[in-house]
Amino acid sequence: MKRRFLLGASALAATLGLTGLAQAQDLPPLEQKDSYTVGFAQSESNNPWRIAETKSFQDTAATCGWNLIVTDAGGSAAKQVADVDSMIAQGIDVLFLPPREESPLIPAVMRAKAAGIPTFLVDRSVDPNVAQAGRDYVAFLGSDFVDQGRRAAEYMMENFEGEQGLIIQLEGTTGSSPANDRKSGFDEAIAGNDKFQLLESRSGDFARDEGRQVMETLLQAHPDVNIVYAHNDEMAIGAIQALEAAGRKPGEDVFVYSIDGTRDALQAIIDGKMEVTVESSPFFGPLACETMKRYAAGETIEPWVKVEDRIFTAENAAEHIDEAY
Ligand code: GYE
Repeated sequence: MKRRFLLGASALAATLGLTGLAQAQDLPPLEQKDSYTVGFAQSESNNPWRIAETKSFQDTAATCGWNLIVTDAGGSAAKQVADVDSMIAQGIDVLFLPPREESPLIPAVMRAKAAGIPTFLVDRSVDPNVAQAGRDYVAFLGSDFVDQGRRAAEYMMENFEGEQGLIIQLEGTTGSSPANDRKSGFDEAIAGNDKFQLLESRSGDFARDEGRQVMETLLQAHPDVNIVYAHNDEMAIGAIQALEAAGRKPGEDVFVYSIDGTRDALQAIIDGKMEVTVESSPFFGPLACETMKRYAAGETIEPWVKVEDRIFTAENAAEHIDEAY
């Protein structure tokens, strides 16, 4: 049935003189060769996670035969689009892109494809209603953010000992896939559980200082808060600073749950100020190399190359702090 349709469609395309167009809709191929000019268009470098990710690409460059071009969009989606455009103009063979936000980077993805450059989204994705893996870009390499939010919520629901959990949620960058999904995973997990109530949810843009400032403000509006759920460790650390400045005692009268696994977060867990951080690894270099090579060898890449995440708590934080960033 499907085959008949496909034959019909290509016959129709041929009739209309559209065969070229039909072919252009396929993913750009990648030649097998010893070295590649590779673009990595980083979104910002204002936190240890982003710095570790960029370093992972740089460390992989030598072993994977990459002549690596790295840009830093400084937290601006518009600049990230311009960075990709300039990489296209420089004639990169492959693009690795962590789209800062789900929608604004779509034109960049489309232009890379039109220029015949295979693109791999790393660590963040774009709006799947508009651009799709296997069609507009090769694949998304990254974590299951809905699951990360769910696991943070589950850990909280199992371990919080108070009578009523009153939660402030610090969201990541507005319009980014991890912020959207970490919110929905958490919110869905606590829905229908009367013991927990979400007081307020606001963006701290995945940044430490913004997390601190937002927490400072929300603490005044909600002095009864006893739980903070942060979409990343930088905001969680900022929130801990705000709580301590206000005389609160993280780990005693307010419990902090987070995502990432940075060195500062593992230290905060060891110090008893944070309960958990669900891992979200920034070490994408080796996976990027391996996936690109599979693609060059002609393999069909699965649309989502999934990264499995661990969970860090007081049980194992000390064991893992030396490998953290
Ligand atoms: O959790 C955060 C970073 O996109 C998965 O972005 C990534 C997130 C990570 O700024 O710390």
